[in-house]
Amino acid sequence: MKQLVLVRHGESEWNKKNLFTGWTDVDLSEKGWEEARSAGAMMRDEGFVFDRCYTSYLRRAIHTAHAALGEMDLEWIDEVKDWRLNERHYGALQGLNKSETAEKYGEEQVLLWRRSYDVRPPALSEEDPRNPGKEARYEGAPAEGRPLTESLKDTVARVVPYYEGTIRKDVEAGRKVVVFAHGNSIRALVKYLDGMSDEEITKVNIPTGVPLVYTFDDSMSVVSKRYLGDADAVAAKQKAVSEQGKKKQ
Ligand code: DG2
Repeated sequence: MKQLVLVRHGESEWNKKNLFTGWTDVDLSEKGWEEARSAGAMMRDEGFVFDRCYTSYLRRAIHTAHAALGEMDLEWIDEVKDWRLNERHYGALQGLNKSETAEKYGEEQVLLWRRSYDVRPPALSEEDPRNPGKEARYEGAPAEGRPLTESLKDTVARVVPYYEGTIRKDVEAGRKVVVFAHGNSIRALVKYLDGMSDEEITKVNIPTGVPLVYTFDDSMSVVSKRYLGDADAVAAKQKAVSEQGKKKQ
């Protein structure tokens, strides 16, 4: 049986403060470390074993990988990092509070920025110190690896070819693979794997620190998909993510 497990990192310091994060390299909160360890424990208890892990260039995903794999006694496995698994670049929204942004621009506008398929948030300027082009880690990346803003569509355009060209080949060859990534880089993969329309993916929210298991047939078509753990707890986490863009009550 061919499987692929996707895990959004545990709660980050900026998730906790409800700030747009994107490519800002913040660490996990205390709760996030705990969620990461618990994701590892869930996978261990269900008998999952991996021989390769993929993650982004961002520490919240990398640290989740290490904490989860530590629980599984699998810290020794191959670890492949790629900027293509980074979170969607949130442009000039990065660092702004999601609720305050809803108060200023309206919930509809924030929903458009967060969940529409092809709307890009306002871009960073070239001169902005947060321009990824100024960071050593993105020096070797092509132009699309130094974005100033991205829509989900732009994110799909980098995540899906990476999946097709690299991750999928591993799974097809019989490797046991886990991917530690982000809310929107995982939404990009889910849209592709589930064959969702641009409209359907707007309703999808990925919970922090909950393993999502895909099973494939021999031709790598998706046979099933399930989150590990308690379904009500997963639904509550998804609802909380969806409501991050609402005005404060
Ligand atoms: C969040 C996702 O990314 O935000 O960039 O703010 O998964 O790295 O914490 P993550 C961010 P939403 O699209 O859910 O607002």
